[in-house]
Amino acid sequence: MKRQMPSTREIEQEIVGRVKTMFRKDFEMATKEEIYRACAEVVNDVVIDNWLTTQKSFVQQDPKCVYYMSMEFLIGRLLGNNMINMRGYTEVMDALDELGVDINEVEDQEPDPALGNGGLGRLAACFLDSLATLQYPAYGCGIRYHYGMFKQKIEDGYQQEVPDNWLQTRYPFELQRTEYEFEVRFGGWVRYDSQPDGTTKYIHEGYNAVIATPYDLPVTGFDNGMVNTLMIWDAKPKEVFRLDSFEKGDYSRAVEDMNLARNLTEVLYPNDNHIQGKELRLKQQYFFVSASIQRALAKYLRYHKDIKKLPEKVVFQMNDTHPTLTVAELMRILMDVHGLGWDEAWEITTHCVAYTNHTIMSEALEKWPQDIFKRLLPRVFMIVEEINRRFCDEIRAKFPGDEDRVHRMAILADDQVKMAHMAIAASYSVNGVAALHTEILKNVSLHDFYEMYPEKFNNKTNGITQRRFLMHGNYKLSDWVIKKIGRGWITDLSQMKKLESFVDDKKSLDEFMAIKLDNKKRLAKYIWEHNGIEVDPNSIFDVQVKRLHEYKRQLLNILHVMYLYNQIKENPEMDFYPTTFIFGAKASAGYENAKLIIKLINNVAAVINNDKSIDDKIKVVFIEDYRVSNAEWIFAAADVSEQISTASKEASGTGNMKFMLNGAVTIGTMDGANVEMYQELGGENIYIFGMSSDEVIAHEKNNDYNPVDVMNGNHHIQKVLQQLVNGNYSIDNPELFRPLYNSLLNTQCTAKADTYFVLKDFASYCETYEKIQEAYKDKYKWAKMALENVAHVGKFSSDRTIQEYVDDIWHLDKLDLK
Ligand code: 26Q
Repeated sequence: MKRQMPSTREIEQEIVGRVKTMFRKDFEMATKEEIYRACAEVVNDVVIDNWLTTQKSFVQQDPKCVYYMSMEFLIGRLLGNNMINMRGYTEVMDALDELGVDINEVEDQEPDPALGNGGLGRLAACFLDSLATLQYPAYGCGIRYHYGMFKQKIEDGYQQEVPDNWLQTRYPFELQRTEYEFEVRFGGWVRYDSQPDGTTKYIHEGYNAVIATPYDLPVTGFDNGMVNTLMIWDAKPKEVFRLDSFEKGDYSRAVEDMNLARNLTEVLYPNDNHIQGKELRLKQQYFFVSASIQRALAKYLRYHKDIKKLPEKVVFQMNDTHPTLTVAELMRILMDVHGLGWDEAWEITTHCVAYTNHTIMSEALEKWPQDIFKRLLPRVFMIVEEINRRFCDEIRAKFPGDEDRVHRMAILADDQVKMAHMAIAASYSVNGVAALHTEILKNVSLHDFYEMYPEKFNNKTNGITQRRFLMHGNYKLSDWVIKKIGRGWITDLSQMKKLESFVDDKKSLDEFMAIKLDNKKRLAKYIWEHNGIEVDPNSIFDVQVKRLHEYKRQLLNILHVMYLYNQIKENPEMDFYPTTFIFGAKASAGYENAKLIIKLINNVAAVINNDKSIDDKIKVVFIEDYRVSNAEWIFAAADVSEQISTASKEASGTGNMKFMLNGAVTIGTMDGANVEMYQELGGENIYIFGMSSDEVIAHEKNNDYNPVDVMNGNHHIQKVLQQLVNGNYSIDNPELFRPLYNSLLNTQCTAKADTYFVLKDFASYCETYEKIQEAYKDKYKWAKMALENVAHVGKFSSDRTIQEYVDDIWHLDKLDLK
């Protein structure tokens, strides 16, 4: 039976009681951190009962489970999320209120687990939330990085990376499970042992080993008593090695094992859509893949004898190519541990694995040097060689005589292991993350594979969880929606359509915009406290928050701000609605241009914010350390959402959906899921500009785009570009932004210029932006547009996405929790 949160009164007593037993303190003496820990235990108590009940139902019902394999789970803080899902948020808030404590301050004590970079990791977290809410049996499998995504400090306008030591103090939501430890082996060699029956045994020797220990985190469903598990793996040395012991047989091996274990799960690679071919990264991949498969198989074999029926109970979904070793490792275990032959093992594997692609950016396609791969994983490499050999034969059989094609598609070629090729060869499903993205995969980037296996390809448009990104992040709007249309939307977002009946009702629109204003005040206060910049909540809040990447074109946004500033300076009487341009973005630590764009935004902010002559018509704010916890408040406060990637480059985007859910109006390109937002909204409620993906792809193919021509034809662009290198925004060092100028024009060398068509789309962006300015002046017109966005957001719930994965790929049954 589902256990529910106690009443406000009981919660109050429990919190006081826990503070006493945990910290030996009267409540009045407790710190905010201690109160947070007490609250976490009060909530945990309920969560754990439901977790136990869920696990019992697993055993009784023996359902098929999905294992969501991901190097990243950007789960964000759990206290608030769990209180929402256990339906106890208001009760805890009231209890704390009675005790004279603000719940926000308590929630703020929790470290924000940042075990991911951005979109891909946050998607994994939304999926887990939806799986539990829809009552589907699921495990998340990932890594317990000791240091997650770095914390960002801005100093003198530059990004500084500070390590994120989120495990410094005990994390109250994780549970170490030493009873599910497994060994993972690296390096060494393979010995062949001929068996009397004519077969060969492959024996892995001379390896280094670590022990993988899982930490389980509860994943709560909304109001249903379901609690799934996110297992994140940590590494420890196989034997605790004692330096003072002379009896140790192999001293140097013991040292190696210990160092291996120490480094393995230390830190998340802070790259987004760009790979870094570091050996440690490959080790991390194999480590969590091997451990997760071992745990999944152990669980299966506890209740089933026939390993051949594994696909009836288990599916591994690979979140991008990062866990592609799942394919070869599953083959290895089936053959070397369970004694199956190749064909039997391949039959099972290819019915158990599915792959999601998240990018078409060529620099993000994962490839590993064969020598590194072979040295690190000698037995796995042998298996990859055999997968490759058979796969190439299959290509030849289907396309006789086309050796070019074989070379293009091979898993092993050019001295590399091509992870996407292996993932596609073995998976029974290959999906993109938005309709446009999937079409581009089929017709352009993975066209060869599509021709070979058209039946494998399918689309699963991304989604987001409304529980975190509306109920938790924007409780005022959430309560208002409940008042208007009831609670159905919480687990069925399509019901937001019912808001249609209020889009022409002025009173409702007034209420709706009053909530937006409140949320803008909340963010303004945050900005004042964190940035020392005063912003006017009555100005338009125009927001671009996401990882910093040239394809996402933060540069286009800030160049446009520079242009608007020029316009206002030249024409002070000009009709311009005061606007606050808000940015938030982390740049990968080694990505020079990205870091320089952050510096540019901050320098432009410094100049414009201090120019008294423009009457505060423009403010520019760079929010430091953009992350899940402050994101919730930022989405809630946005009027305009900037989704301006070069068409064809953003696989889906999910921030776009979070803004829409919170009643912001999008200015964007026909890229990723923006295309589907446009379809849901109709042209009147979204501002589209710029080239289409077909146009971009054609320019790339024909190599016929010259940014210098564009500049010469547009004096606004000329002026803005001049200001980039004349010291206007960097008096001490006019050359500071030269690399950005060069990246756009590149008059010196032969490298390609303006790869992301910033200048090409500039005029169209400016024109479209003027329409936004016009529209905002008409209060009710704007309010209606914003509310239409909320009303049409239904499709973009991760509940819908997960249901599609279940129907088309995973074929799971709901767990019965009665
Ligand atoms: C790979 C190898 C070595 C080091 C790092 C990486 C690496 C890490 C993270 C490569 C890529 C990523 C992240 C990619 C990502 O976040 N992609 C985004 O996925 C979202 C969810 O599908 C989409 O909405 C975004 O459009 C897409 O950019």
